[in-house]
Amino acid sequence: MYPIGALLIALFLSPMEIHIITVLPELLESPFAHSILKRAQQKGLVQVHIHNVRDYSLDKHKSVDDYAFGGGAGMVMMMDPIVRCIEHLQSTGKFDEIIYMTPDGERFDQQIANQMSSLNRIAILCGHYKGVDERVREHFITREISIGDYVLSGGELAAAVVSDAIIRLIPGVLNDETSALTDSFQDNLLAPPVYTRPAEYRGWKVPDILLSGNTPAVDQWRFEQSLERTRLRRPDLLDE
Ligand code: 6GU
Repeated sequence: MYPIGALLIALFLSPMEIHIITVLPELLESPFAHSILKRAQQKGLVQVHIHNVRDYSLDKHKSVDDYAFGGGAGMVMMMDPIVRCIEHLQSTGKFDEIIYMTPDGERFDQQIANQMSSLNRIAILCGHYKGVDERVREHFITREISIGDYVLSGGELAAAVVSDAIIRLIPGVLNDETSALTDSFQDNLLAPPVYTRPAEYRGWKVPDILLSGNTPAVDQWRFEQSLERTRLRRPDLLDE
């Protein structure tokens, strides 16, 4: 059973819809089928719909890509199946954003995740091969996102990363145990170290303060650890 709060939220708020458009739907099955993302869907807080571009191809070979004009290695995702897919989805309701996952997009971070978690309906197009025909980007895409400065084989894993970061921020998805408030980056600080039982393992002890039961002292210690960890590992976050 879920806490009454989550049930009430689900009753009054229509679920956020995330529509992912891909040539490799199999790659996106597992990420949404477990743990927090699975529970968020079961609670009715989010709907994740995976759409196979190939289903929108009209030719008899169900083609989704073609050679690049001008030559060169690598295939390009062609206009028509993508356009037909997007326009079909648009006919079922308006999108707040139609996002294209691409290494040359804007770098994804917690702030963008926060913004996007308040939207009602988004589509995410996963790039593949050498990418999509530029005209898709010009005429349909409203935002382009990269998850970092390295190249993946396709946008699917990146779309799963972005969706996970967004979904866990939707009100009601996390409970006290999984609260997003104490996440790294939520206040531009890294999270403090955590420990669980046993209090001593092979002579390696948990810091005494955590066993003290003194909640204000524990909070102060955690804050100091966060600050110190951020200073050491990510001083750039403190400049911001
Ligand atoms: Cl969104 N797509 C691909 N193919 N590679 C990436 C990426 C996206 N973000 C970082 N690398």
